Amino acid sequence: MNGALKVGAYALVLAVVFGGALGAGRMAGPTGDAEAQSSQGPGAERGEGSEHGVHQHATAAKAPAVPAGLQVSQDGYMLMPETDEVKVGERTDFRFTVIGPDGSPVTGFTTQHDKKLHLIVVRRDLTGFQHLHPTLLGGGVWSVPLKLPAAGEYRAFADFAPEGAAPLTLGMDLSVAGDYRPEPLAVPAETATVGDYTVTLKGDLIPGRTSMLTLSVAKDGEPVTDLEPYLAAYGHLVALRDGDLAYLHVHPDGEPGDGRTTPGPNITFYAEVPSAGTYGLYLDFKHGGTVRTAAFTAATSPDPEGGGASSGDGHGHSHQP
Ligand SMILES: [Cu+2]
Repeated sequence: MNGALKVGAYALVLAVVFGGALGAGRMAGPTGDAEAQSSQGPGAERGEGSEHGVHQHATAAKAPAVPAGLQVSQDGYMLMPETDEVKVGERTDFRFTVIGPDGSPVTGFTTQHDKKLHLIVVRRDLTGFQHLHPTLLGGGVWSVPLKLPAAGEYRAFADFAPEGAAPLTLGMDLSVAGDYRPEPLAVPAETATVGDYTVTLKGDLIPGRTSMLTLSVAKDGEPVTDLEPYLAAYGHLVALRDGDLAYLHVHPDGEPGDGRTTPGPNITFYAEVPSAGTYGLYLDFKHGGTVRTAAFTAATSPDPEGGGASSGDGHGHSHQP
């Protein structure tokens, strides 16, 4: 088995490091000069000009952008871990900062989906998904208890909006030493089971378009009609591309209390996938006071109108009906 050989090689990794981010951050130093000089974004403006920042972010968002989450540094912002090591199976106080264009930690964040920062952690084989909400300590340090039950290569995504700037998702690698046994990607399926709950996924992922996805939640075979609000919605969906873990833009259709959105069994989302391929979809929903995650594998469908991936603008919010 080739897989077994590869696993053996990974198991030889002894050091636990967080990609190159830590080293790069240290080299940049507290002044962040390197970051400011290399930045073509608001960093070049030397702080203050948050309005310039907004403008430039908005402009960048209209370009056929690189999907989110693939970079540790973008638009002058950088993710910097403060924790050196996460040991397999041990609860760790995981800390990190977001370094801003002026080289100092960002302390002001705009609330999105009820939280100032969302931290998604997933192993590179698309297993072990966690959606966490770290606490902002003084000095722009984020802290969260993190337990990774299995060894392997993980990706951590910080999804946030600095005050006065556009939302951003930065990603960093997290390596957990040990015997890494990557799991084969699950076969695409319409249903996912989590505890007593079955979630059914309807809708086609069309590359380059806004795709409507409907997820229906049932418990013990009965549709759930009393979902509880979670993150200002009846569900939260994260989509990751298999192959590089690009973090895709997904947003819910409607919100609790808007007079038209029901608390289940259906939850509707709009997802934008940039390319053909296979994606991991993770639905967080809350029922009976507990948040659960249903994980899906979904493959893209051909565009029924024959258009290519270039037909989408990547970040348009004009929904296809
Ligand atoms: Cu969140």
